Amino acid sequence: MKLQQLLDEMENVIDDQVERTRVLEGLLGDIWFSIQEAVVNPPYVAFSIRPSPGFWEYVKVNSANLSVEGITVTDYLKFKEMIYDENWAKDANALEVDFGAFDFSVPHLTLSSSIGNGLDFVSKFVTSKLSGRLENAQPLVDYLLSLNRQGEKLMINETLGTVGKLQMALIIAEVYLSGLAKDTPFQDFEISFKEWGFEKGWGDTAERVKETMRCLSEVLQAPDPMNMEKFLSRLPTVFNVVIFSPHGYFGQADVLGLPDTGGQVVYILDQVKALEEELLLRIKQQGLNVKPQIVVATRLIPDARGTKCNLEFEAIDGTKYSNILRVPFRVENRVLRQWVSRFDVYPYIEKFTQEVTTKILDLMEGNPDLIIGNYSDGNLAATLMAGKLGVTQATIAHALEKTKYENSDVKWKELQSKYHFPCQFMADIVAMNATDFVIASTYQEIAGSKDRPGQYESHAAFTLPGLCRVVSGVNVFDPKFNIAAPGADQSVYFPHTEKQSRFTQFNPDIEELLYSKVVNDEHIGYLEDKKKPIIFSMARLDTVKNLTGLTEWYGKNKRLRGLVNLVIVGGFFDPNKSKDREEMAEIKKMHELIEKYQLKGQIRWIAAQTDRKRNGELYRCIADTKGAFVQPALYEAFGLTVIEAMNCGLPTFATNQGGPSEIIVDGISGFHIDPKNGDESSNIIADFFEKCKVDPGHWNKYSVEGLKRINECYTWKIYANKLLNMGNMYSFWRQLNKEQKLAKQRYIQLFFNLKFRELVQSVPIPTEEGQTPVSEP
Ligand code: UDP
Ligand code: LCN
Repeated sequence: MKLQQLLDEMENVIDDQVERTRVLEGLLGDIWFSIQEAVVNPPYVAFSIRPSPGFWEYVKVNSANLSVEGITVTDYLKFKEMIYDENWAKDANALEVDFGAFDFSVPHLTLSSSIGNGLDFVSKFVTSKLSGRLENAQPLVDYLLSLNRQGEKLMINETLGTVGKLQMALIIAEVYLSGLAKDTPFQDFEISFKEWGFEKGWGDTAERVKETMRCLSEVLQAPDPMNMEKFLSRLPTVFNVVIFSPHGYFGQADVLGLPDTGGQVVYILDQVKALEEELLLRIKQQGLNVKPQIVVATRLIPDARGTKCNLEFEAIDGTKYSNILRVPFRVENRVLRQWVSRFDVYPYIEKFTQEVTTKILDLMEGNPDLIIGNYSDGNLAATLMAGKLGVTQATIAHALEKTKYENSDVKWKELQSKYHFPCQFMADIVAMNATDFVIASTYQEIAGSKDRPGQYESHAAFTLPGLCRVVSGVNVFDPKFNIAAPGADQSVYFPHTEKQSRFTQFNPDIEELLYSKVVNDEHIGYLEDKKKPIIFSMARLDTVKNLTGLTEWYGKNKRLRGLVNLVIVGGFFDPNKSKDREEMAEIKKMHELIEKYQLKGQIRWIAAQTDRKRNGELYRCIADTKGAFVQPALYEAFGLTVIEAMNCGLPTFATNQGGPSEIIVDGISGFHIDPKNGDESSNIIADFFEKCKVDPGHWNKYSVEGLKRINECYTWKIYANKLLNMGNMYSFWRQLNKEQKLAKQRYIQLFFNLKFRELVQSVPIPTEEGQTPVSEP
């Protein structure tokens, strides 16, 4: 039983409200509202209690005598399993997974409020480890000695192999540099520096070199976290990056809105541009003449449906040195030709990664410096490659499926044929434990909110009855967790008021898209009253995006219908053309709702749009109508459309379930809406438009505040800087924790070999008649 069911039961049991309030006011009330779920196995009821993010307790109440007993997580999970698979629950040798057993030597955060600030914490911890006696800083010297670029030494050579020698040399070098003009190029003093033991990498000019040296001198004299982070962030450690994103259609054009292909692709392409820019800046400042390389490794899909996903290489637009590398999924002796759902990709990942690794080593002429995974499949690929090559690894989830589907763990058998959740959850915990750092978009992604557990947090303890009981999956207090929120490309998504920059070439298209009365493959429905503002939403047509929910709220709310028109962009109109299970159901539902609420004349449903630039202009045209963006998802991991809309100056109403609740400060930079309470949500929107009618300044206020929020917190520049700082810090951190890391890696390998490989056998592989067999890579 989940909290809401418990509250309903409470109402049934104590129908007198005064009495109920009295009962819930005391200690019981405090516990009651922290309960996440209850498991009823008469005469016992076991509760899982979450007093604050990341903290869990378990108790068992005997309903016969109301005695309360604290129980372990293992016992709680067993108690739960009794409902789904009694024999397995009672099996003394059932498989228990405990990743926490390897974490004894890793320091952890202790405060809920610090979760996601891993970088700061690691910086403090490293500082304290290197403090005290001079020799304590030797690991830093050893690390500097290990830095090289394709065999060429960087920073220092063996002449400066001890802390004492390095410290002395720094003093001499600083004196020498003080005598030079600030802009003297490094090359001018490179030879003398080399003799003293200093290699390239300190800076491009005398001034920059001096600053970096001063920073290190201060760290060696008395380490402090700020200087430590600053110094590490200046080190030349990252030049070549591999980014994995295997599933879906990964392309630069015509892919958005295709099944499983949404924000992740947008995020990665923008990330690559921002990362390359930041790398180029840093490499220049380090005084090096190196071309960085970023490769996005994805799946090659022969049946590319008009996209470029059947090409092996593609240069990434807007970059100089970044490319997409596509490698096909292979099955025995053939290439898999068609798209497969993100839930079905697991059987192919191991082979895919091996082939990517071979190609990358060739392309980069050696190991990459950082491997970043995206989503469960990409994170697994990153884990396999990073483990094999011994390279620093980062993971990004975008969305973890576990929290999206209620009880997806305990009910895995019921859901198996559609989703194969055990494969995905195993891939997730393997990657979460193997990775050096995790990049999350929001706090809630890691540790949720007061009432709702985070996506990562939900992997702390769970059970897959019949398969394994995970008593410690991941610990959200681990300092590997960091928040770095993405942005939106501000050359595409910019305010509607910037008239001179607007993409006016799209205006006739957009006018047609919104207002023509023609019904065709691109749009159905029409807008009778062109003067009304438009409320707009755009998403993939997944159940969780709840575009059908918004349509229904609108249909039901006469007041709102009187005030505004509704425009929806998503999916397409013929369910038989869809290959995606959820999309088909949503398409049918949309048609039914338009009929049921007689929405023609007030709704325009536009098929998925793949042109980003035109979409940017579309948001702005909606802003011209003094409209708003609505993001009604039942749950949204982050929500790029929310920041795109806000960048365009569109007042935004977004779900309070997930990332958007953090992006928007409710009532200030936009509004939160509750996707489970359609009436309340549609009234919040209607109230806003009523106020705008009386006070036009009301609309402007929210438009401006939304933009302000974006520029303060959600830009790619901020992101890229943070990401590279993490890359540098965690590369050093993994060196310091080598032994512990190795021990954990052994356990992960065991788990992967014995469990994951067996699980992927259950995922069906599509047959392809008449395909020519191809040779193995
Ligand atoms: N998008 C699009 N056309 C569509 C639907 C979505 O271009 O028909 C884009 C949208 O502008 C955004 C991304 O796809 O950049 C969706 O990202 P979001 O984070 O909102 O959701 P996701 O699809 O990743 O779950
Ligand atoms: C996946 C999602 O579901 C969205 O919430 C994110 O915005 C997107 O990826 C990009 O991270």
